[in-house]
Amino acid sequence: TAATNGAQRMSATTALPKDFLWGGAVAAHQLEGGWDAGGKGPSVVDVLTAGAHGVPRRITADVDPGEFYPNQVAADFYHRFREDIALFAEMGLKCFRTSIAWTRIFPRGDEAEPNEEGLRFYDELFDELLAHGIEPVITLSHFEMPLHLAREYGGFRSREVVGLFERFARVCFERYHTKVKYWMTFNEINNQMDTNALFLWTNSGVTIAPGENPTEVMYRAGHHELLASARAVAIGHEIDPSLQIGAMISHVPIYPFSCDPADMMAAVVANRARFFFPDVHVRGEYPRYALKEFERNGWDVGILEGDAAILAAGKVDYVGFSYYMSVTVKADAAKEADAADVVTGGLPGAVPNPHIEATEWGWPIDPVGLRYTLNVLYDRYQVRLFIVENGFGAVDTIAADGAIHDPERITYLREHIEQMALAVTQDGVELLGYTPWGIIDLVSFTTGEMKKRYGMIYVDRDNEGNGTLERRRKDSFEWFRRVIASGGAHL
Ligand code: BGP
Repeated sequence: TAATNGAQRMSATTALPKDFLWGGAVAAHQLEGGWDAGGKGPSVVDVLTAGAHGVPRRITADVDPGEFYPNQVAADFYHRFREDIALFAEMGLKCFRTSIAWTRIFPRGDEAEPNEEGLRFYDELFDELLAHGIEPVITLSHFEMPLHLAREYGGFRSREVVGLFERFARVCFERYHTKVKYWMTFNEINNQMDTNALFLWTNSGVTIAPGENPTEVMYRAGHHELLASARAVAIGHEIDPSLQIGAMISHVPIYPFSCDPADMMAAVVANRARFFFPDVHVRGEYPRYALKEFERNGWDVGILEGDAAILAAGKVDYVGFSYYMSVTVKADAAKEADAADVVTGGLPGAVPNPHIEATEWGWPIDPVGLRYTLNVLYDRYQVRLFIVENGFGAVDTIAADGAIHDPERITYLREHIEQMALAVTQDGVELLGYTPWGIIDLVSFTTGEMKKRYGMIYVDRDNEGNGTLERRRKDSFEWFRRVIASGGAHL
């Protein structure tokens, strides 16, 4: 009955740890705007045009004044963060996840000295959060490599960029370690495993030349990124041993379509694409299935003497991950080329799951998949986990009464929080917190749209850049406020 379900929910969620970090997540480039303010340089995302569903975002050579780039203004958080933080505080957030735009600190990426004005912006932002009792949770790079490094160095193809990232990380840890305890190195580092052009560009600043094998290039850039991450972890710990520095991965669990052993095996193999990066981050060494793959294909991924020691010395403290959906694979569908798109992660053999419905953007909705993911990641890594993204992207409209009713978002989040609580209370998973994605409306990463909204706070801006940027509370705002205030009891 509904009453029993309510009671079960209550006992599951009230047993969450007292210091559980309820929060909200964003990325600098999707929210801040002010893309050239305060001495900021252009980053790889600043040259992404607005796409739409089914219309991919284009990567332009430079910022072209004739093009519309949605990230340039985004939700204008750069100028409005005090107003927004007041709203976050009203909602009761305990933490706020965002990134430090690399190009505010190093506008080109290879300067000897950081940009003081950029550093001051994040001082002000973190101070404002802390004054409201909100703990900043920071990603060092959320697809925000300086454009100059991508253009002139080939991004993480170049080993020099490892050192440049180290310099950036060191400056951030030194400057903010008293204000920020929880850090992550690279956002969704494992996205690029499918070698989609957008993900290669935004993860690593890499474009593929004709005749190159994209997977080999991805692994080489990925190796440099893993080294950069390991060095950042070691530097951070050296500066302040109390810092908690995590990985950040996109976790889309891959289910076998059936109990046919061929489907089971197809799922095991496909899941390696999800696990490769976190395997190295957590264990500090390459998994044997990857070494076998390099050997089999005759790939040189640029591993030099001494790299093993660097990786081993930079193991992460926890694993942060995004969870939006699951994917299902079928062994005999593996050859169907049209199965490959952003949603399935370009996965060969991906097929629709008959037990699961999808959002308007075709993202499968699977709350149990979150409990499943928490268990799989915890079993595999035995480190604390942090759900740093989860949410429902949808079109929201302002009703005649001026309110924004978003019951589907509330349902999505409620069902996911229930499953999260079961993983903690029934399965014993150690979980630091939960920060739903896009707590305030922002630019969609994959499509570049504003109309694909995740927020509990509405921002008046459309896909073409029109609107007043005024903020309004959606129904989910009050709902989430009660969830947090009750420690998860009132869902
Ligand atoms: C993740 C990214 C975010 C984000 C989210 C939702 O991949 O870390 O930056 O935007 O997905 O995706 P989208 O905005 O395309 O709906």
